[in-house]
Amino acid sequence: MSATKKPVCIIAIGMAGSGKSTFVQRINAHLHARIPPAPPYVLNLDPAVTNVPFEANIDIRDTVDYHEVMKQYNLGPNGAILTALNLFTTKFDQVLDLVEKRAESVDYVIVDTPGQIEIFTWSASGAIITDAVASSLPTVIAYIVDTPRATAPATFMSNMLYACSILYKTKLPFIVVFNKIDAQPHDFALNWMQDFETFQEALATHRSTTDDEGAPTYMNSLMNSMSLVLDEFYKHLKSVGVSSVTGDGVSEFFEAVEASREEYEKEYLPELARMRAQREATLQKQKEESTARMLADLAVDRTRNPRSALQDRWNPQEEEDEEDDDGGELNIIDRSEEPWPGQYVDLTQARRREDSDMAWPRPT
Ligand SMILES: Nc1nc2c(ncn2[C@@H]2O[C@H](COP(=O)(O)OP(=O)(O)OP(=O)(O)O)[C@@H](O)[C@H]2O)c(=O)[nH]1
Ligand SMILES: [Mg+2]
Repeated sequence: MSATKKPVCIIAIGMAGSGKSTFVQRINAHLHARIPPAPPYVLNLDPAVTNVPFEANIDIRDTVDYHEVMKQYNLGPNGAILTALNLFTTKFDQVLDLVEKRAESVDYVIVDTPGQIEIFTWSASGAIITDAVASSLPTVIAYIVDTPRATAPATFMSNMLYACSILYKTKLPFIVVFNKIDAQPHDFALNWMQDFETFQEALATHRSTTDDEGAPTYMNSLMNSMSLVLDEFYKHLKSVGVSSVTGDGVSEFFEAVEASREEYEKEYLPELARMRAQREATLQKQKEESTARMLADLAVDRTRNPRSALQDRWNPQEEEDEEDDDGGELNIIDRSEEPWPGQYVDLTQARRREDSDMAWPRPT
């Protein structure tokens, strides 16, 4: 790899059981088998998985114990996965440092995400991780679809709506990976994406969207309208068919990744810079407005109350006296070391004053 070329980060996202982990292992094996071998840097972000089919360079399970989180915070499985991910995210700067150290020597960074898609895509932690990675490396979302399941038009549509929401949320280059093509070829899906009329025909005949008499259901009409909207969205997607079991289509996937790298550089990076500049400008404007408001209030106050305005001057002497007064250092308190646990202590009175005859409560 050239010295200036940064590695591309591939984030595998998809519904539970769509084959994310198997796919990560497949592309990992593909890179190892390249001549010369190009081993990627692999991150596992699924705290609840028992066996991963690949050797991860960084594994969330080394940092947080999912079962312990469940017990300690009294949580169910999804709450515990989310909490584990939140805890891990607090350390994500260290992860980024480690990845950046390897940036010179790897071509790809691959991220496997938790089974339940919402936990990663709709949590603050998922967004923080995605944004952090995407602002330092070219990043692409590999959206894994379980092709055999997507033959039902309703499942296909809900998968695509989900993909759509992730695309608009992250704004990152997006590759739809129709996985498991060894079990079900994905040409039907490509047809549906290219021509919404074929999708509408499938809807009209499929059992799940027609009632017992073959008449269209509410679901059918809803999806009919949706297919018109999604037509625009499909134009922004690259899609490839892959079998994570046989390795079919993996080369095409990597071609799509290279195209996405260019898209990231041409579209995402300038957009990121624009958003940052806009955020800075908004913050600056807010600061200026609140300073102006405060000064205006102060001026009104002084005109109304000229006598107190005269007294309202900084007195260096007074300031020093005050500083003398608060020499104590009250920081974080370790409650477990409280001499009498449960005893309320008023922190404003924590320093015993010489002139005070207050008696501290004692345990009986
Ligand atoms: N036939 C076939 N089966 C596959 C393929 N990829 C994955 N599978 C199977 O699909 C099942 C789920 O695969 P995983 O890789 O665990 O899927 P996942 O998305 O990581 O699952 P969670 O993390 O639990 O949500 C397993 O039984 C895999 O063997 C494929 O390309 N073809
Ligand atoms: Mg998995």
